[in-house]
Amino acid sequence: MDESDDTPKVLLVGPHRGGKTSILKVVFQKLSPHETLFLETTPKLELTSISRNSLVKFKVLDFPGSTVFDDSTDPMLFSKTCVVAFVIDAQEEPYTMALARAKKVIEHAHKINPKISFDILIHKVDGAKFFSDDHKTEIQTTIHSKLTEELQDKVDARITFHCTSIYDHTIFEAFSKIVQKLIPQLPVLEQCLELLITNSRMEKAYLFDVVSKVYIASDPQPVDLQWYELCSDMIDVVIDVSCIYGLAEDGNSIASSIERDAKSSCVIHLNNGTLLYLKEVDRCLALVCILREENFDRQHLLDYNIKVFREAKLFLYYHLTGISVSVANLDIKVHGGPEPLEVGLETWEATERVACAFAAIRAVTSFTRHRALETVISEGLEAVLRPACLLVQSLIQVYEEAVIHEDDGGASEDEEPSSLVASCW
Ligand SMILES: Nc1nc2c(ncn2[C@@H]2O[C@H](COP(=O)(O)OP(=O)(O)OP(=O)(O)O)[C@@H](O)[C@H]2O)c(=O)[nH]1
Ligand SMILES: [Mg+2]
Repeated sequence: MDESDDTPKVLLVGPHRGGKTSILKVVFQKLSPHETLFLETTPKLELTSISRNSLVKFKVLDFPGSTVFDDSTDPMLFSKTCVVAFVIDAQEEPYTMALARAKKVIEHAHKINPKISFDILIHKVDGAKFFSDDHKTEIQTTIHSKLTEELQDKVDARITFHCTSIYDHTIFEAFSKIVQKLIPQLPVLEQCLELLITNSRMEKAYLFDVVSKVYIASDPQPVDLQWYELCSDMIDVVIDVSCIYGLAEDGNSIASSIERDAKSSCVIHLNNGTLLYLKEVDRCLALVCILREENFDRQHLLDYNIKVFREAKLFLYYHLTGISVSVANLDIKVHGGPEPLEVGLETWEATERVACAFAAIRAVTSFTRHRALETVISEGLEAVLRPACLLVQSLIQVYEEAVIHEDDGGASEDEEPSSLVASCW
């Protein structure tokens, strides 16, 4: 394990033929469920990196079914892990072996890192045997009580249970919950979505990773699986239609560039008086909202609110515990915090940093809830700060030319210009 790698991780563990690799390939690599029949057993640990944008970035580790976790296991593995997903084959009753292994993994991992979350995927709940929901609930209750019994209340770990199958949406729903545990900004994202739905008279809003169709956040109202299925199917429709009819400016189909595109939108009217509204808000990230038709009368207002949400989301690329916005190599503390927030932003242009700082200002003021006040404050602050930012940028250039290059021919290039610039604020 790389000690310096802080990317959140999901460990897929469990007995042979439980369905670990199938889950990974169906959810993240677009393998059709039927093709998993031809998957071979996993001979060694396989690592898959998922990196769509600044919010959705993690790794999934698929372990062979034979892996034993004990004191000889590299402790680094669990110290850096966020979620352990243990896959149990629901069709392999009475689960004695699987549960004994689950107990071992939970005890061992929890001892090393008590912050780890455990998700038990009661998998393969499909086919005639699992047709009724009652049977699924029954099995979940059985496994829950047996595992609790095995652990004998000795381990105070966070354990969540899901009934899943690769043949329907359940595995995507379960993985959505898992991925959400890897996003530190989730509570604020949920608050933003709640603000969005109340101010825009929406019924529900999901933020989807369009490639895998897992939702990385939704407003705090309970999730209805049927609505989730509809929204996730809508993403397929948009991608398919884009593939066939969409053409990007460079002549390539829009679908082929969907990972870079953040402008797609689509409305689907349902025959029950509601509609689905999809709008891409970032690379690979789409907001899918459910609305009553009568509340879609002022689409421009809705679009404006989504734009504000989009700016708030940009702002969330920074940790909210210690917001430090970097403008042209200059750290401006918006409010004090423990750590600088530069991770992953090394490639940003100065203009992107400035734009992000303004997005942050707009996002913060959008929490005032008072529309008129929000516009006045954010525009006012922006008007005051823009000349200051430009001044800072020009000072950096002047400093480099006058001090570094002319003074000593570049010998002091190591000096940080930010110390000079910081005093200007
Ligand atoms: N009915 C059903 N079969 C599934 C499901 N998921 C996976 N399978 C089947 O289960 C079998 C084993 O799947 P794998 O993904 O190879 O299992 P694994 O846990 O990775 O196995 P190892 O690599 O040996 O540890 C395959 O034939 C899959 O088609 C499911 O949701 N329902
Ligand atoms: Mg496998």
